[in-house]
Amino acid sequence: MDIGLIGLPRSGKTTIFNLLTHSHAETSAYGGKAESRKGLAPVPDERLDWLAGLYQPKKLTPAQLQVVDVPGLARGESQGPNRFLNDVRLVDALIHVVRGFESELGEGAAPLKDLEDMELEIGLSDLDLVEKRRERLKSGKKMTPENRHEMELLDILYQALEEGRRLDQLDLAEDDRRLLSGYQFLTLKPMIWLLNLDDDSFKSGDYPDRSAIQAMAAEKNIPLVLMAGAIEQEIQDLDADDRAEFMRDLGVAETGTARLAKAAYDHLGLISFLTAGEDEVRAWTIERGTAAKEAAGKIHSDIERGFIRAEVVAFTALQEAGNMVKAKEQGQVRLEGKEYVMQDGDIVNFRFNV
Ligand SMILES: Nc1nc2c(ncn2[C@@H]2O[C@H](COP(=O)(O)OP(=O)(O)OP(=O)(O)O)[C@@H](O)[C@H]2O)c(=O)[nH]1
Ligand SMILES: [Mg+2]
Repeated sequence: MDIGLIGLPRSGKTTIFNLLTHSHAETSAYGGKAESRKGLAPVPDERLDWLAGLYQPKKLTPAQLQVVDVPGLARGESQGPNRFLNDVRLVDALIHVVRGFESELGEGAAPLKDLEDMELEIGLSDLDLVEKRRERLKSGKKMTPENRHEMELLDILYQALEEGRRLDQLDLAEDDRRLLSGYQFLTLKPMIWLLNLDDDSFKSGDYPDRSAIQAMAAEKNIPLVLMAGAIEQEIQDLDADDRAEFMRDLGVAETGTARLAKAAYDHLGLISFLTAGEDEVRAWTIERGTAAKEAAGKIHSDIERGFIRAEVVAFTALQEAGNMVKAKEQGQVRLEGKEYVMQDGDIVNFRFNV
C-alpha cells in the first residue's frame, strides 16, 4: 500500500514524512531541495507490543505503508502538468498536508484557501487527463462500441470535474471503475486531509475556518486528521515514560502518527491480522472482507495453496485469557475454514500441507 504526501510548499510534508518513517530527511527552511523521496512507515499497533511482551520474540515486525514525499506544489501550476503530481500518480491513496501554523515568512495559516487551491489543482490535473484521453479516442481510426462507451463515460467525468466535484463521488459502475483505474485519476484515490497545526490550535482544537473545513470534508467524504507536526517530532524522540507524560499534558491518548495510520486504514478499508510466536510477532495488512485462504497467501503462496485450516483467536480474547493455553482452555481458539472472513486483530496460525 503506497501513500503520497502532497501539499503546498512548506506545509510540513517532509516533517510528517520524517515522523511516519522515523527518518531525518532535511526539511525546507526556505526553498528546500526539490526532489521526491520514498520511505517505509511502520503502522503503530499496541496489540503487537502486548504480544511481544508475551512471546519475547526474536523479531517484531509491524505492518508497513510505503510513503512518498513530494516537493510542494506551487499554486496555479497546472497551466503545465505538474511533474511532482506525476510522482504520486501511482500511489493508492493521498494525504494532503495543510499548513495550520504561521510560516517562516510570517504568513498566517489559511487552511481553507489551501484546501480549495489543492482540490482545484488535482481536479485540473484530472481534467487534463480526461481531455488527453478524449483526443486519443477521437483521433483513433475507428470508434468501437467500447470506445463509444468510454467516450460517454469521459463526458460524465469531464462535467463532474468542471463542476469541481471529485471523481470518487460519482456513482460509477464496477466495470467503469475498473476501466478508469488504469488512468490513475488523482480525485479517484482515497484522500485524507491532515491539518498540521501549531501548538495552540492543536491544544484548543480550534483553527481558522474550522466549521467551513469540517463541512467541506463531510461533503466530500474526506477524513480530517489534526496533528501538530512539530510537537509530534519532539514526542517521537522521547523515551516511553516522558512520552506518556508529554502526551497527557497535550491531552491526547494516541500519537498523531497512530491516529493518522488509523484514519488511513479505515478510509482504505484495511485491517491487520497478526501472527505470534517465539520467532516472530508480526502484523499483516489485508483488505477488509478477505477470506482466510487468501490472507494465508500474504504470508506465503505455499500456505495459501496447501491451506487446511486457520486456528484463530481474537486479540482481545487472548489478552483477557492471558496466554494461548488459557485461551484454548476457555474455548476461545477456533478452527476456521478457507471461506472464513478475517477480522481485524485476529491472531492466526495457518495449518497447511505442501
Ligand atoms: N510551527 C510549526 N512549524 C512546522 C510544523 N511542521 C513543519 N514546520 C516547519 O515548516 C517548515 C517547512 O517544513 P517541511 O516539512 O520542510 O515542509 P514541506 O511541506 O516538506 O516543504 P516543501 O517540501 O519545501 O514543500 C520547516 O521549517 C518546519 O520546521 C508544525 O507543525 N509547526
Ligand atoms: Mg518537503
